[in-house]
Amino acid sequence: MSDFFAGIDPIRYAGPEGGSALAYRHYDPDERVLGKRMEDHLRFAVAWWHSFAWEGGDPFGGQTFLRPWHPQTTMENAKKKADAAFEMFRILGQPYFCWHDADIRPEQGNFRVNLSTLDEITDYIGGKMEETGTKCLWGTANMFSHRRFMAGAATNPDPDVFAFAAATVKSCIDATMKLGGENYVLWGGREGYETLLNTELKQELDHMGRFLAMVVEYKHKIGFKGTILVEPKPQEPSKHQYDFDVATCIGFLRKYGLEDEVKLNIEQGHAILAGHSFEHEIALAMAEGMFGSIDMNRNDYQSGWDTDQFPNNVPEVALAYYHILKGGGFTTGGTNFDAKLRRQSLGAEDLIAAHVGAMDVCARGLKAAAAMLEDGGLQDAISERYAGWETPEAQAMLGSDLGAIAQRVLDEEIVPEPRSGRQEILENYVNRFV
Ligand code: XLS
Ligand code: NI
Ligand code: NI
Repeated sequence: MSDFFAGIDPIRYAGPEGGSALAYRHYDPDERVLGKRMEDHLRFAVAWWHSFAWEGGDPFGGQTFLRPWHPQTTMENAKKKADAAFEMFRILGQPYFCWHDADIRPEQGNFRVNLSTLDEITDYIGGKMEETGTKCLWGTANMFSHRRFMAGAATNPDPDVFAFAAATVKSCIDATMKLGGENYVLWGGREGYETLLNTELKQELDHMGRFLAMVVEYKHKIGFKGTILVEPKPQEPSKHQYDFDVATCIGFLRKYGLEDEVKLNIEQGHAILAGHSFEHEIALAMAEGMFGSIDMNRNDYQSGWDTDQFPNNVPEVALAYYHILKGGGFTTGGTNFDAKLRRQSLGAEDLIAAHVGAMDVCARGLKAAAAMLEDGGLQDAISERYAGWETPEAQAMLGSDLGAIAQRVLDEEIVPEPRSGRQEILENYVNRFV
């Protein structure tokens, strides 16, 4: 038990007009949306790193959050931190959490020590999961904070770092399986470069491909049933990150023969950094059969870095869930709040309010998305726009050749007639739902 959140009662659904600031106004876990409970659609997860491990630093200043579990270098404090985490899970009632090894265990030394501290803390966390029913959406290895990883993990020029990274990932897949995790994530923050002047690009990519293949081989060897997910991001902390965006990751996975084994964890802020919209990245992954899970947050559109704010833009979130629902929804994936407080938001209440607000925004987005899908207006407009392709002549053309097509254009005197794309009409349509 932790008293960090003392005085904050479990959050309940109070309806859109709900009186108290700390109540769900839109997230009702049991409400049915398209025949399925909202909780089962959204599959919310709290991120251990932002909510409990991050100390409020930025490039110009250090720690602002003084938590009872700081400093995070002892096992005693790691357990205090876990107590506070599970207390927050009880208050929020979200079904899942996500973690890195470095978030949950103290950083104390070599691999042998990391292994034993990870084992001890996952025993402790596993016990709490059993008591409370909160589950693990995914686990991952932090291979970007410690200085040993400054030049990358799998793409490090030093084979000893590759070895350390492989050992670390093995231990984290083991720990994820031990905690019943439904996915395992790899985000390669430093799998990239600072300058091409010192980088053997092709060799690094080959090492990264082989490393990921080893992850897949190991998963099958131990019978881990979760999904392996890769998380695209174009840069930060590296100047250039190899997992740049969804399209780059798909090309990479196909090159190394991993496209049937690995799916994608798509983050809002990373999509924006890559010059895309969140829904673009989701729709592309869906179209290619590579969609896995989402890291839900919000990026500042001016800043140029990953601000990891809690989502609060319903129209944006609605379009993201529209593409998720249209593609069949989550299977092993879910909505992980890869989001952190602003560093002046010091209180326990801030942390709860941030999640409550974010869950409500997602619930509103989901409901709007479901309503659009049920109404079918967007799909009808698309079907009508592509209707010409349903004719036998149009289909036959795809099996034909340029010469034959040219002859048909001459014979039939084909003159294409431009038609409106109706973008504003469709934008107005979406606006009726959000
Ligand atoms: C950082 C990433 C990170 C991953 C997990 O930008 O979003 O938090 O989700 O390593
Ligand atoms: Ni993320
Ligand atoms: Ni991120």
